Amino acid sequence: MTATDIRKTPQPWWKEAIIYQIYPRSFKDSNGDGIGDLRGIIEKLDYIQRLGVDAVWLNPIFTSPNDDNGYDISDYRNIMDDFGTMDDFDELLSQMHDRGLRLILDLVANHSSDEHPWFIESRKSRDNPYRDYYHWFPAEKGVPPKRFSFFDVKNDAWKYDAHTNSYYLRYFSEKQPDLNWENSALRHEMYNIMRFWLDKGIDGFRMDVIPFISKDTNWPPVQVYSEGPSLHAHLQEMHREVLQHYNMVSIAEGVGVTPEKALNFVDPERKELDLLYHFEGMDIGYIPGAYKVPDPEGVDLLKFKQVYTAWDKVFEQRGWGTIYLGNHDQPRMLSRWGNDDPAFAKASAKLLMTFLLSHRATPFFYAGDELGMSNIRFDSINDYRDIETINQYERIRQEVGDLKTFMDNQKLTARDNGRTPFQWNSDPNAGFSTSNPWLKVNPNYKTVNAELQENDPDSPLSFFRKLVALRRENKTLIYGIYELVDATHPEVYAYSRTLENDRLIVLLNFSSNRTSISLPSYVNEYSVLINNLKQHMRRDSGNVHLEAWQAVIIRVED
Ligand code: ISL
Ligand code: CA
Repeated sequence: MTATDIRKTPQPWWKEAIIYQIYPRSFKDSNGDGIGDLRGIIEKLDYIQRLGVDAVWLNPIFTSPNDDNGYDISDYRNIMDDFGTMDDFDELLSQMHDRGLRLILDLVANHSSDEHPWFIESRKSRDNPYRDYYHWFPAEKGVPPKRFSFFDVKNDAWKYDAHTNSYYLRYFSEKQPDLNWENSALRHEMYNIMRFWLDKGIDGFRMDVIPFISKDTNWPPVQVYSEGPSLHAHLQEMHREVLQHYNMVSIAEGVGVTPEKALNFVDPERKELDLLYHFEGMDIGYIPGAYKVPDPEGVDLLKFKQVYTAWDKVFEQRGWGTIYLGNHDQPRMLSRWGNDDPAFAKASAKLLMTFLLSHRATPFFYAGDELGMSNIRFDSINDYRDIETINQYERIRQEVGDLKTFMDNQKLTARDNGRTPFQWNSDPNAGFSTSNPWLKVNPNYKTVNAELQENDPDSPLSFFRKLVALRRENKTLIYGIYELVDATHPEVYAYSRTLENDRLIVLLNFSSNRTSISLPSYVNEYSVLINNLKQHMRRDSGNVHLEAWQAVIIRVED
């Protein structure tokens, strides 16, 4: 897109938006039961607004027995008891809109809870009208072809149900049966649910594991079974039926989607979805094929640059990208991509923010990362609440595997690292709750919390606000063409962003050492737009010197 295009054609709001992700269970507890809730979010709307973000994505808030913290929904049109009431929701939405904040909800369409009335009916008999809302395999045909489950102790996605002598499919826990999207009645139920929330005025959906919804119900033996045969037909139907009628954003959780396939979801001409977030970045630093085993070599920055550069290319002509470094399924970005040692934590937290807010993609920013929250690193399995960790632990225990290594790896990789309560202040429980939180608070809350950072101009929080303002003031940071500078530098990730004759260069030292890099030959004079450290960036002739984890954005002057 050229600068003239941008001026001529008004762009959709979500290209310029910064999306702030809140895990409601962990954000703020308003009634002292130890669980975050909607009124807690309402209490903190001033805080959210002052961040300068545009939209909030909430993880699922719907009625759920909470086998997987709300990703198992038993009533799609009601609010989970833990989180409050529909009145609370309506108030949250209207207060957000009054403040110019948009609200994105999580649509869990691949599976429901086993306590959903559809499933209760479906399992009753083989000829129940709801039977085909789910995938059943009659046991007299034998054992169904292997399908992989993320949460099952045996990683087996078929669960035997004696009542009708059949297996049902569930890619996640046995309390998350997969819905049958090949059934048009089910699809239209989902469209009605989507309209219900959109008619209330919400601004979009993040779509959980959407590449999984379509299945080949002949159940051929396959290795990869996301992006099933009718996936894109279903998404086009959803667009026709629902999405096109609203001013909203639709975001695919693009699990397993490769750069080659991404435009099949988000090329505007295909009339499917708006945005997709990929997982290639999340695989870096883990041993391929293993379950969350960190590579002892650590993160390979060259690979990191390759992945994010390749994903920028995908959207060079069509579509639009997203960028994130953490969420509720990932460890804290600071612990994973930065250095959470107190000597480097602030600098590296700020560097990662700079990375996120200087790409040609919509940033998804996970609550707490603006403070530099870090992994909690539980020692005991009893501290974990996440079904994924608990069930994988059980699997390894049953296989008499290496539990010690598993527990060590989980300190780096477990999802609960990213789910500990938000650190508001130095009060007990970090000001999150007046009683024991559902998941332990990171003990570093006395030094890492919002209140302390609020009035400190050098805090990560203050830096985040500056960066948000910088992105807003400089369209080049949003739309400018991205070009990698020095693909082979082992420590510095540097790239230019160019919009017409405005050229910025982002310099990020992803290491705990001092280093230097040579600037492209076209750079003579420059001005510094932002620097995460007090130290100036020293320059001698064509080289600039960067301190550990220093992040600087410069504007090339002629
Ligand atoms: O979390 C993961 C790795 O640990 C992923 O494999 C994750 O299971 C996958 O990305 C799907 O995630 C989404 O659907 C799950 C839910 O548990 C996740 O929280 C959600 O983001 C099932 O609904
Ligand atoms: Ca509560």
